[in-house]
Amino acid sequence: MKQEMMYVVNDQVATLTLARPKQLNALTSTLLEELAAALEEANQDDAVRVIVLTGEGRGFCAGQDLKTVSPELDHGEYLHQYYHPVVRALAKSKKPTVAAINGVAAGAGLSLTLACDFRLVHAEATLSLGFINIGLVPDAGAPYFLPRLIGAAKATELALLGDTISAEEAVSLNLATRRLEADHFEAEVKAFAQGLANRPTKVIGYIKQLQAASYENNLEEMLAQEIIYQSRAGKTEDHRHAVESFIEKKRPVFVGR
Ligand code: T3D
Repeated sequence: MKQEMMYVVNDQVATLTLARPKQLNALTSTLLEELAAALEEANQDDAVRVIVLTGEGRGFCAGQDLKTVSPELDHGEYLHQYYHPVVRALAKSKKPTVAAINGVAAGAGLSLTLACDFRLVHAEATLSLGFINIGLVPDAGAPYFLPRLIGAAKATELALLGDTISAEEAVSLNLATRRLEADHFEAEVKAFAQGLANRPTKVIGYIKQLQAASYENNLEEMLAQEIIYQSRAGKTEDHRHAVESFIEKKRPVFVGR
């Protein structure tokens, strides 16, 4: 247990739980520093094959703690110092990352989920960028990720109107991976994470790097990149084992190497 979050590794899944439930897990500089350190730990630990980010209590995260920021604060410097290390650690992780959105996600709370690979949303959770409602621009990676995830038109609508959307709407926008019924939320998050942990982890890292590269490269450059990554994937223990298993009509057990 750190001061404002919990870090637990179980069955190869690292679960990072924001733990300021009375404030709907609103983000402080302490919490953001702890989160960056925990992500670094999970990213470095070979025993971790999946990273889950969730919140304690009825909220996922209500964004920046508005009660602890001083009026003199330079928001740009604060972003650079506290938010961006967390966004980078999530977005550049070579392991699959899952935001288990157990309740309301607002402002930078929603932004952090956009840097994850998957968003599993509690049926009763609501999502809102909300920045416009307090006279700020979307941040913590949202201007980068949101148009890529849901297209420019909807991203502009959510950013400029600051509307709150339901879990159902989030799925229909392709913002959420799945809407999970309240009664099964924790069990389904666990099963989803476990399913990911049993996949070829090293190759997942390659897929993530390859797909991220598509934003910066043209077709010829991407064809060159896929040669590099497929060559690496072809040399993994998991690939060799999967082919042998196929020939022997057995189910492969992936070790992540
Ligand atoms: O450098 C920078 O600072 C830039 C970074 C900015 C990033 C951002 O995230 S900007 C966006 C900040 N977040 C918001 O504007 C959301 C503010 N919160 C809300 O609008 C509502 O609380 C929610 C819609 C999220 C949930 O509403 P509801 O009715 O379910 O709960 P509530 O009663 O409003 O909140 C429960 C408690 O949490 C309450 O405390 P109290 O009165 O019981 O002592 C409330 O004040 C507290 N809380 C909720 N959000 C925040 C918060 N405390 C501090 N900061 C918050 N963001």
